[in-house]
Amino acid sequence: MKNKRALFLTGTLVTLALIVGGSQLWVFSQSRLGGFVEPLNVPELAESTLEGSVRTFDLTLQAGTTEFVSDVPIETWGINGDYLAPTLRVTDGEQIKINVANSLPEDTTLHWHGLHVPAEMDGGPHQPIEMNAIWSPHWTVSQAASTNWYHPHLHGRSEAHVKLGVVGMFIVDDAVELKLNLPRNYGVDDLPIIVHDSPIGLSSGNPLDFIGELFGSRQGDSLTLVNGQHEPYVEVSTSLLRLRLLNASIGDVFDFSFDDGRDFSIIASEGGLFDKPVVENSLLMSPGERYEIVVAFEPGETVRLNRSLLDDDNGAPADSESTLEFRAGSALQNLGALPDVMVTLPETSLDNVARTRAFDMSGVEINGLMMHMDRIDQVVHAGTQETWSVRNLDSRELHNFHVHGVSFRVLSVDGAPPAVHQRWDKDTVLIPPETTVELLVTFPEVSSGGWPFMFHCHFLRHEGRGMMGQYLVVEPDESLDPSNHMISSMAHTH
Ligand SMILES: [Cu+2]
Repeated sequence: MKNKRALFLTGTLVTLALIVGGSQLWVFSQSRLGGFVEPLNVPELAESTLEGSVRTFDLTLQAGTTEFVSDVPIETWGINGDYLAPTLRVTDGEQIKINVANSLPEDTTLHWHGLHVPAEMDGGPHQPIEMNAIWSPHWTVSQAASTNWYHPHLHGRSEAHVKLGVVGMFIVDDAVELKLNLPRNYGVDDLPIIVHDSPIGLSSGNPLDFIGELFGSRQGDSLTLVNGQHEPYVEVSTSLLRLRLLNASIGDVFDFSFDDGRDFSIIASEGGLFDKPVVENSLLMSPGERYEIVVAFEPGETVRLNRSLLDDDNGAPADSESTLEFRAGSALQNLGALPDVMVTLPETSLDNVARTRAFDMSGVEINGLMMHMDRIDQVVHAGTQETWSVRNLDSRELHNFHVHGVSFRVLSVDGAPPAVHQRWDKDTVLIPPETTVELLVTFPEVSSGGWPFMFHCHFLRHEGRGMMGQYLVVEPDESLDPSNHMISSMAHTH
C-alpha cells in the first residue's frame, strides 16, 4: 500500500530534471518541504484483545514506502503500517502480552523504553527477533502513569532501524492520573508528539541533497519531523492541550519553545507526573527523553512550537525553526485549570544508598570499554539503591545516559541541584561536555534471572559503535563481582 505523506512544496520553485541510468527520467519541483499545510498525523491506538485476563497486542514489523514528496516513494519501515507505529496504551496493574512478528528483511529487536519489565522481556540486544519469527514478551504493568516509547535495539543496528521509522509511543495510565483534571482525550486535547529525523536526508534547503540521497550518492541533512511529517499543523479545540513530547531522534538535542515565548506547564518526565506543574518557557530534550507539557490557548490564535538544535560538537544553540503550528478555533472548550498538586512523590533520600559507582563517557566508550555482548560490566543487588556518577569527559561531544529497567533521580549536575523539572523520576539524562551528573538509581525488587539490562548513551550513533554496557540484578546473597556472572552461553540462546 502506498503511504501518502506528502510534504508540500512552497517558496521559490526549482524544477529539476534528472536522467538516471540513461533511461529513467525524474522530474520534480521543490525548494522547501513543509509549510504547515498538512494536518498532524496522530498515531492510532493499537488494538488489543483479552486472552483471559491478559491484554494482548499484535504488532507486525514491516518494510514499506512513504511519499515524503509527492510521487517519490522512499523506503520506510513501520509497525502495522509502512511508517512509524501505533500507540500502545496500558493500565498499571494489568497483565499484557505483545506478539511481535518480524516481517522486515533483517533481524531486529523491540525494546520497551521506560517500561519496568523483567530483563528477559526488555527487547534489548539479547532478545533478537529473527526474520519471520514472532517474539511474545509478557509482563504485569507495574509503574505510574507515564509516557514511554518503543524502538529496535539490535546491537549495531538501532540507529538504522529507528531512522527508517520503527518508533512508537507506549502510554501507561493509572488510577491516580485518571482522577486529576488533566487533558486526556487522545488525539483531541492529548497528543503524542514524536520528534525525530527523516529516514533520508530530505534537506530543507537544497534540492540536490535530497536527490543525491535518493540515489545514495551523498548524505544530506535530515529534516526534523513530527509524527512523520515536516511542519504539520494542529487545530486546537480546547483551552488546554497536553503534549507528550518524545525526542526520538538518533542524535539531536532539541530546545523547545513557542514562537511567542509563552509559558507552558511541564507536568511529567519519563517516570510520570510531578508533584505539581512546573512553569517554563523552554525545554531541552536529548534523544530518548520524554516530557509532558500543557499549553493554554486563546480562541483564534496561531502559535508555533519551535525547536533549536544544540550543536553536536559543542552544545551551542544552532539553528532555530518552527516544527508544528497550532491553530486555535474561534471557540474553545474550557478545560478549567490544572491542579496545583498532582501526586505525592517520595522525597529523594540518600539514606539507603548501598554503593556508589562511577561511569566515564568518552568517544564511544564507557569506562574505557566498548559494548561486548558476553561481558557483564556491573552487578547490583535487587531492591537496592545506588548513586551512579556519570561523567562526560569529552570537551565538545554531547552524550546522554539511559538505564534500562529502572527510573532514577538526578541528584546533581556538576555538584549543583538539577533544574526543577529534572528532579523527579527519569530514565534518560543529557550529559553536556565536561559535566558530571549524579544519579540515584533504584533497582528492581527481583533479580534479572541472568539476563542483563543495558545502560548506554542514547545518541544512537554512539550506542551502536559501542557506548553501552550491561548490568545484572542479582539476589542479595549473590556476588557483585562481574567475573562470577558470565553470560556467554546465554547470549547465544534465545
Ligand atoms: Cu554519546
